[in-house]
Amino acid sequence: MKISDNGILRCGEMMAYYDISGCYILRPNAMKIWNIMRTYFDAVLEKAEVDENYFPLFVSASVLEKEKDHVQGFAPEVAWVTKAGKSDLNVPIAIRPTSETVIYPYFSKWIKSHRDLPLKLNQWNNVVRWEFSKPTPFIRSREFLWQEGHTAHATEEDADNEVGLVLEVLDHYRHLYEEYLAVPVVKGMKSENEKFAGARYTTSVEAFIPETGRGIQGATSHCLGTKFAKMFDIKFTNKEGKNELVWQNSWAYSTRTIGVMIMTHGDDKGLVNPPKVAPIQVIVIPVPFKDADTKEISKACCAVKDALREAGIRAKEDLSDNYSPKWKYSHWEMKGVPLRIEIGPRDLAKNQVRTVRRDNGVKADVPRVGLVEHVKELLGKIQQNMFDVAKQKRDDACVVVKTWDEFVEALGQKKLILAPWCDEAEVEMDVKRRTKDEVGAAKTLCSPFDQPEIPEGTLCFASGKLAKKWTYWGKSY
Ligand code: 87F
Repeated sequence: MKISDNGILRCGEMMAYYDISGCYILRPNAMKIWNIMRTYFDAVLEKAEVDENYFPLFVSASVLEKEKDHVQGFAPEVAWVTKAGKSDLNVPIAIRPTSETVIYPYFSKWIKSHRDLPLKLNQWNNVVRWEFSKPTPFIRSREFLWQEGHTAHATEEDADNEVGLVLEVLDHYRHLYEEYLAVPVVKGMKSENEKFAGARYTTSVEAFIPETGRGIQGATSHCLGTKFAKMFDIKFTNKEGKNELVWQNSWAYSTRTIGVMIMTHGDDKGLVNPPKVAPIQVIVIPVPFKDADTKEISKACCAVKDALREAGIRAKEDLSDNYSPKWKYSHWEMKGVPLRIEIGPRDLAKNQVRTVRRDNGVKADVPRVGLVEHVKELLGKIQQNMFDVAKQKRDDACVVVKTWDEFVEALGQKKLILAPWCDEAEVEMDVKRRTKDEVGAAKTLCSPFDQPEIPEGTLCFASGKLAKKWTYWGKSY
């Protein structure tokens, strides 16, 4: 589904428009999904001994500018507060677009000795980036929610291995996408052009939306080196009593995850929520006939719902009598509820229910005895099937190209492209330029960690030089 199919989004009651361009209301259905993902990630952080904290929303101009190099490219997107009531502020105050400048001055204060390391902090917050390209709900909004993790380590090795968490966190991002949102992603390395300017290297998980033929960065994890330590003077005395710079990392995922999920699974009937994050996993609907015992049917619906809830399944019943069962079916389909249970007089008589899957429409009659276990299993199957279908679609949209002509043709066909590349920044810029007018600018998404073999003498599809690695290319969000 395209996320610009806004009608569907609205009917799914995930978000609502707001009277400021690029700002959206996240309604309870979106917040429930967000909180389920947050619960997973909080447990990860707890285990990794990352501490939760909260820094202010505002950054003073002087601190923001201290970090000129890194902020320069982003400066047009920084929003400023210039007034309080009617009076101008003496110095304008910026709203955080990300929190390096907010947090790192305090790293400098708090880190004195090797005993203060590693320092591993995370915060859940909102950030503001005054984007000028077309805003899109969840995907590109001027304010969004995310978690940002910032760590500092004594040595390059610490920052680069498990303690540093760069790749560990990246794998948890993969886990969130694949196991929770049922969205297949590729883990890999960003190119020189696409990495965070403040980083030594940037890793990411990348998703692909076949309908639009565009790649989308799902989350990032950076190895920062000592760049920020130099900028913010973050030093510690090592065991030998010598002063050294710390080695830092940072990582983040945002509410964009929800947008990627919606686009991946949504269909003509509306949202399709994967069971693991679905705010409502099962909707129970009575199907009374004219002279049937409506009360008994309603009672059965409530009993089924209670049994499911008792077992930890997010179930709800829809007993409203001013809508027909058919109306209710499409209403809850639109909202993306993964499983519907219908109970009519025939089911009542046979002590069974009718299950209807949102992902593939498959219907089945299921005995009331053992229903809870059956539903648990079914939700697991729906989750798996949603991932399998999405992965098949993604894989079908992917082509390997070896030459420029094949590359341009594949781009025109909205493909996700895997190509041998010389890994030169100049060449990537050139590809951008050469594709811009013809089929829309293409760029690298990432070089997958899982590299296919590259036969001796393989040439770069774009420059004809020797290829160094396989890299995913495409148009992107
Ligand atoms: C917009 C305005 C100002 C992105 C910005 O990825 C600054 C920035 O630094 C900016 N847009 N970025 C890069 C954010 C990098 C980094 N921050 C911490 C992360 C992970 C979490």
